[in-house]
Amino acid sequence: MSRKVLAFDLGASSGRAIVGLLEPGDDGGLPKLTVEEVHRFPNDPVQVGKHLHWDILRLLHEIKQGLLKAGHLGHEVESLGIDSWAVDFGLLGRSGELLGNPYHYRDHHTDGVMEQVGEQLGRERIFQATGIQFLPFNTMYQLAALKQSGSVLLEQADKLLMIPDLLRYFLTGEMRSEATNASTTQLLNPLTGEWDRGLLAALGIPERLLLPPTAPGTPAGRLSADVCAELGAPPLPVIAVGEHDTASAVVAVPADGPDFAYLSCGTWSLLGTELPQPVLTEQALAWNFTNEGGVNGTHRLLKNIMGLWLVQECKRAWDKAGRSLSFPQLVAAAEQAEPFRSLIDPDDESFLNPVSMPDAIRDYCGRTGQPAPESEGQMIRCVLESLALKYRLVLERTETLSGKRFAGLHMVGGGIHNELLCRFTAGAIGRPVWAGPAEGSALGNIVVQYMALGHIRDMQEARSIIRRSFPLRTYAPEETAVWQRVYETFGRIIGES
Ligand code: ADP
Ligand code: LRH
Repeated sequence: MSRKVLAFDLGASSGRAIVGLLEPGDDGGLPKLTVEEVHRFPNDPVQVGKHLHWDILRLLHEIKQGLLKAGHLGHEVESLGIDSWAVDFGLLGRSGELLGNPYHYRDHHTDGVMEQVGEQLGRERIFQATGIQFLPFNTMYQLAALKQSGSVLLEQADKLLMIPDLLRYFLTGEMRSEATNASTTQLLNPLTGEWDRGLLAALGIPERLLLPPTAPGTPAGRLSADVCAELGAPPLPVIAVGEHDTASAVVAVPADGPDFAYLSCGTWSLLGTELPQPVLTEQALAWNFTNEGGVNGTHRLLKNIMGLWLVQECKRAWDKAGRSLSFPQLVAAAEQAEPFRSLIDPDDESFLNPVSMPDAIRDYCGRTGQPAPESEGQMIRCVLESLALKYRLVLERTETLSGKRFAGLHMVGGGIHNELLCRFTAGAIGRPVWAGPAEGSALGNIVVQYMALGHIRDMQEARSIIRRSFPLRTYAPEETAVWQRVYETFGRIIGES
């Protein structure tokens, strides 16, 4: 008989509900895991006046749809868990009601705040206290922005819940803060696992907002009586999984030892390794690496790379202009385009949330004396080649910071459906890429539930099960001499040579 659990994985571009089915292994060997996607839905943010918000109630609705669909398909699950993108949160009033719609991390209300807080408190101090990379939208700067604008909601708020904590609270009525996602606030100490009171005080953020973080893999209530009545569902246990989607994705990396590099490839590209200790050196700070909390006391040394957001935003601009092309069509057009015509630094700040991504890319090329991409194929090829080259830079820096050497790169996430990107990445890094599984975050969410339920022993066993259950696709490096040459040009263009 298979044991089933239900994972909700909410990415910045879409969400899915996936049932995990764990079957006993042959002859008492390792169990086999399969998955069934029961629901998938877009996660479109909404612009309201000057601000960009998440449609949090729609996400709650979609989660309920997922629960209903799993039931209709006859899946009797033992538990459920939710993971999502990081840093964003809802504020709750004293009686537990949500105050306003959560801001989207790309909203402009944080413009300039990170720089100002960095000057006020010192980047060194912030990094030593938290180990977290400086991204303008970290929870810390969102709260500082609200404070500076005299937000009435912040004044009235009694508690802050990160997005998965908030959705879990809507389902169970229990408030808890989960540790991996809490680490992305840039307010949590990676060594003690506690909130940094000094930072909170310096920013004037009341301590009452923050609940003590709970370790991932902890049971965190059951579906409330109201939700059970509404959905005709039993009072299922809800587990606080690695609720940061990247933490879940890293759990699902099918590595067979401790020295592995991963690239979680979706809206963002998160490239790094897993370590027993954070790396809090000057060099890590200078390269703006992060040490996010992982499952089972691990630390995720990694760096954010702008990722397929660039492709998504080009697509959105062309869709709006009535020239709709699917992701596979865009990749096919890129494949036909001339190689290495122009290169960009995917992490240039002008790409964080431009009015028009194609215009921002053309501007960058103009500024750096390169031909501006004109056709869709030229544009997407420029993005994919540049991403692959940036992956090499970050992979090599991960090796320097961790003192490890990686034989190849594990790629997980929806981006592995882009075979051209996988090929380019193998060429650029000059090492094999092992692609799979595509639903990394959902799988990490699923196996942490099994660990909490006692059906999987530990993370090592979880990774062995995933390795045996989901085929990997290997991309051998091609044209490495060409990529090497272009890497040198790329370094000069982005100012990192
Ligand atoms: P997130 O979880 O951040 O929302 P996903 O992991 O779902 O992101 O990855 C979504 C991205 O994967 C899309 O932006 C797109 O670039 C890429 N992608 C998904 N399917 C395909 C496909 N069939 N061909 C090419 N690219 C794809
Ligand atoms: C990826 C992710 C990433 C964060 C970003 C906000 O979905 O969680 O790890 O930096 O979203």
